[in-house]
Amino acid sequence: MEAKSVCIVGLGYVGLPLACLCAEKGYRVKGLDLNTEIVEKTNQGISHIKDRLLEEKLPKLKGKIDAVTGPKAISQVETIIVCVPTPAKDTEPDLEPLKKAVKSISGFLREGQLLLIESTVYPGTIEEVVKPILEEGSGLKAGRDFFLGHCPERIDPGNENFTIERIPRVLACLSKEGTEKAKGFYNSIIDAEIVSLSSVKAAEAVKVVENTFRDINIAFVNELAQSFDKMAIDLAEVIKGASTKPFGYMPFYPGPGVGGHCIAQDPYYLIARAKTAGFEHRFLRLAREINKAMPAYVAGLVEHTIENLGIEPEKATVSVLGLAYKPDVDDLRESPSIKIVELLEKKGFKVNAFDPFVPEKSSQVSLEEALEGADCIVLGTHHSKFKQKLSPAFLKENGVKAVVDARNFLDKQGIEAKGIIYKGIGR
Ligand code: SAJ
Repeated sequence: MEAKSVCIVGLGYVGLPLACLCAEKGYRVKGLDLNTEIVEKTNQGISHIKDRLLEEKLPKLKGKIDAVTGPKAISQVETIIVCVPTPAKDTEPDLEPLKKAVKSISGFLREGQLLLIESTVYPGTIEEVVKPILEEGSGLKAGRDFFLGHCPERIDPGNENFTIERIPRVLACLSKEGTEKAKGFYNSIIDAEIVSLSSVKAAEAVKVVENTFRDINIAFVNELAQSFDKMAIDLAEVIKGASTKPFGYMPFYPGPGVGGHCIAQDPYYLIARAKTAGFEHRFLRLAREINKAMPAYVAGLVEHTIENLGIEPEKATVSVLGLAYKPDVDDLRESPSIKIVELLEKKGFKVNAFDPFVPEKSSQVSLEEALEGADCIVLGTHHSKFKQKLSPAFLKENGVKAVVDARNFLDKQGIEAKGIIYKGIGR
């Protein structure tokens, strides 16, 4: 095994930044991915992910990440980090990609290697699913012949403040020696705190708990938005007021629903695991239902707004601005805006869609074109560049009659002062 060598299995949103970081820290890096295009681009020093930092780093790291499609690269490295997707199929965890990846590399596992799973899993996955596959494929014993553990990924796509090397990590291996080895590895690449836990299950639970925490709090304000709409209370103002409390409160914001591959899916891993252990997470499940119902709530607000304008649905044009699941990224996974477009089309509206980060999914090529002839616009994603562009004057000039602001992002007072109908989420 080459000294200071690592193989990153899966070069996606999690694996590619990790591979770059290891290369920057002087590791000999192998990158293993099933997708030949990703492998070719990485070897050419091109980021297959639209991300400013990655697009800057990859060219400088050309030749320092040896991307391959064959798993035999595993046998040459000291440390293996698995970063493959662990999606949820509707509401059930889907470990197939992880199982396939682990099975494909098991035959190349060597004594003394450290293997860590970074993919989000439910507590018990490493010991009950991953370990048997690795031991069967390698003939080695986890914890004795090789080190096995979990260090949940905490990438926040697009966040240039908390880049991967600045985010603390938690981890645990099956053996104390493995945990120490893993801690040594992450301390050599991460500039933030590395916390080792007493069990792999605890490390697996950390990630699903921190993301489920977000989902239930978003559901809280999404439900508040619906009740405050009935009570004519401006929730945005109430959240601003509550946020003045310097302790015991943490602001979350109502929106069109929860998108992304983390928050919208991780709770199902916790719910499913607890269920097999005999506990039904009614609260977590309800929070998921509330968030999943938000696109329909927003579509209902549009329908009501168009009615108020006295326009027949089939004669009304609605422009959905912003398709990505969160601001300033091009990621459409689980995006609520996409669901809103589908629901509005089903209601018979002519629907335009525009997102500067997602031209391939936009039906218009510019904001101006998207507003042309629009009776109502829906602000689906609060991209920074929309803030100054979607001014009340600009909306008025473009003949917009109504705004459904699914992010409470636009200037309500200014828009209403122009005689344009404004409806927010809980305001
Ligand atoms: N959202 C709301 N209201 C909120 C916060 C978020 O509606 O108050 C929506 C967002 O618009 C988005 C979805 O929820 O559609 C998820 O948003 P997010 O801010 O949680 O962003 P993600 O999905 O990129 O979550 C990632 C997570 N990182 C990992 O899983 C490694 C999460 O743990 C981070 O806390 C989060 O980024 C972050 O803080 O930005």
